[in-house]
Amino acid sequence: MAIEFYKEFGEYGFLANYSPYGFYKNGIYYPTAEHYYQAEKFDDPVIQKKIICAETPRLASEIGRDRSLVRKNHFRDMKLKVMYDGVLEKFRQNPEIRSKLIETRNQEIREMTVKESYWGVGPEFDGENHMGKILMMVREQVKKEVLEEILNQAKDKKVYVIGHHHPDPDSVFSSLILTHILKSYGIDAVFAVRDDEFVEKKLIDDFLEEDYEVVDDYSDKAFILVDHNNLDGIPKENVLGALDHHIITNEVSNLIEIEYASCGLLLYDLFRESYDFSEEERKLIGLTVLSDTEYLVSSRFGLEDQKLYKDLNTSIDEKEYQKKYFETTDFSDTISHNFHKDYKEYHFHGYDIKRSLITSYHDGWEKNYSNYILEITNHDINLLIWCDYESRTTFVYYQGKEYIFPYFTTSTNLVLKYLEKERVL
Ligand SMILES: [Mn+2]
Repeated sequence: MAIEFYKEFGEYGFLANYSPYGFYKNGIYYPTAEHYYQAEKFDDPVIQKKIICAETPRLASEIGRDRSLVRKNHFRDMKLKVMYDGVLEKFRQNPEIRSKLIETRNQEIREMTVKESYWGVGPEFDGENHMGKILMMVREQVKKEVLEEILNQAKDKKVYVIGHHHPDPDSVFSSLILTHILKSYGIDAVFAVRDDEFVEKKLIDDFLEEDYEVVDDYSDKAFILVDHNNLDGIPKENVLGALDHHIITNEVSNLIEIEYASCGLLLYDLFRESYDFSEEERKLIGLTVLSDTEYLVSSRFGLEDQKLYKDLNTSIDEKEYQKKYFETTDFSDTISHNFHKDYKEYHFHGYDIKRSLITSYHDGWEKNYSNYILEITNHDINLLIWCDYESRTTFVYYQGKEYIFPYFTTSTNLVLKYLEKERVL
């Protein structure tokens, strides 16, 4: 899906030249990228000053487009470069929108201006869209610069690459892989974890062949964060940067946070042009994807992720690994235990929802399912969501009635919305 913006309004208004993000260039402060672009059309310092001091970008543009004023020779040949330079400085010097631009991942950017077929998409939506193209180039450039900044700061230091507490496969393997990548740049990187109370321990134990360091004293060390991280006790000034697939770490500088299926997959996309991933590393990255997407079924596993996952070209047999490693409800535990293991209360349009989530593979699920349904009245539960991974079916049991959900999901919010649509709630 493309990112579309129209003028300086809406979610992506920050992409527009009129948006109020100023920057310095050659010692001069420009209130917007528009001011910069229009001023650059002229050699005459008086006109330039008039434009730079214009109260709004619209006024700057009006002066700049005044055909009675003499423009630079050959400005036409320079204008793309001028625009690129201004937009680049705007994003370089405003970290909050730099992060937002980076968050748009690799999506196409389109300026939806029907009056402009050169900078925008034009009346037939097939214009040259140079503004969108420049923004995409700037996005690549600032991403590169953030990475370079992290690498620069890491030079001559011992750097601990670390994920979240109770690390899962994505956290552990991302830390390991980024450690390898940093080492290839000559950086003294340490594969580290905050603790080794691993989640999905069996998967980690079976594939982890390297030693890690457990770090719980965060003073006097330099860190690079990966996966679901927040500072969580690490002094901000000790963090050189963060590469994460969730947009949460806003507190630190040198941030690359983009929604990807897993942090491992983000690392792969960021470095695949510059780092030669071994077969083993590709496999570990594949495992981070499996683990973070409930073995490729969750909606988080988007189209772009699917392409990248394919590109990894691993020898993983997803079905086999799912059976072996994916932890669904353990039916050797008591029904009562399982009902309360994944239990949550929701308040939805005045209804008190007490929901339990059970996950299974198809083998024998019917028998388990009917046993659990019989037991439900003995427990304080009114909504049971039962996800069967083999048949990818979601059964919803609410107040004595069963509904088969139209697609596979573990999301209670989606189920509640569905029940509302069906006029059950
Ligand atoms: Mn993750």
